[in-house]
Amino acid sequence: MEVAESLIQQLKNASRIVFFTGAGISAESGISTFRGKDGLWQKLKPEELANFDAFLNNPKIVQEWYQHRRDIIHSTNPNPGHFAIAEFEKIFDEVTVVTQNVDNLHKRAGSSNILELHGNIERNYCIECGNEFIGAEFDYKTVNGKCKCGGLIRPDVVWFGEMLPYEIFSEAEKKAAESDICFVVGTSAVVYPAANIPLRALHNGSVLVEVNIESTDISSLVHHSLLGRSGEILPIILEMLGS
Ligand code: BV8
Ligand code: ZN
Repeated sequence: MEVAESLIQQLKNASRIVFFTGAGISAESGISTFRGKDGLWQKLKPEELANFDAFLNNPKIVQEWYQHRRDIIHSTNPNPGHFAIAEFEKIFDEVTVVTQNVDNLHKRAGSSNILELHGNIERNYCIECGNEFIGAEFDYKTVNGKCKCGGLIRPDVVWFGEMLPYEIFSEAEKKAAESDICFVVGTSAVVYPAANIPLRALHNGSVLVEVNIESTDISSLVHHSLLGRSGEILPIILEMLGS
């Protein structure tokens, strides 16, 4: 995979960078993507799992699915792609990570400006009294999925049909609009309104750089399409910037 000299020049002249990331950046940490060949939803349908009604109808199945994902996240680590993004903060005036992921890996890799559009699986709360259950070690099974008040405990993630956190989404739009360069990393760019973020950057004159192992809905719009694994490509870009 070739990184164009023109991109390196654009990066050298840039000061504000946005990384818009999806499940693909965590694939090399061993966390399944949603729509890839081994996508989580290939086996389990989203309508049965990632929406509030399904949760009310099948709390146990949904809680077990999220517990399964938390257990995987708990036993894995950020990969070179996450670490490279954290390193960018040492080179550029402003780096903002706008992620659709709920796996907390950007934070664990050391990124400091993270906007979680779809929440975080390590935060859970009671749907009746709002009591919070925070931390990777939280396990639904130990409390039988219920709060002391008897309410069901859900993950603090945005399900289909639910609104994204307003302040976080507006801040992400602002950062995208102000960015010089917007990387679109490991996302199929099919989930809205999150997928509007790179489009906002594009319409405000940012250089769009896609990093993905295949082409996506947004590939025809980007200025640089880097085909390959984010865990390989992002460290190469970092190296080329350093040299
Ligand atoms: C809302 C949190 C409205 C939970 C998630 C019809 C048309 C358009 C839109 C809609 C529609 N019908 C419904 C909608 C709206 C819906 C939507 O967009 N649906 C889509 C599927 C059509 N959106 C919503 O419902 C949103 N809310 O609209 O509210 C509203 C309005 C008013 C009042 C009330 C409500 C909420 C959407 C949020 C859903 N929650 N996740 C959880 O994680 O369990 S979405 C889920 O998909 C994840 O967040 C995930 O991040 C996100 C996007 O998926 P990707 O991250 O892109 O992952 P994917 O597997 O798809 O792709 C991985 C990519 O990585 C691939 O391209 C692959 O090639 C690449 N890759 C793999 N390995 C690597 C790699 N790249 C680089 N390196 C590698 N190694
Ligand atoms: Zn409660």
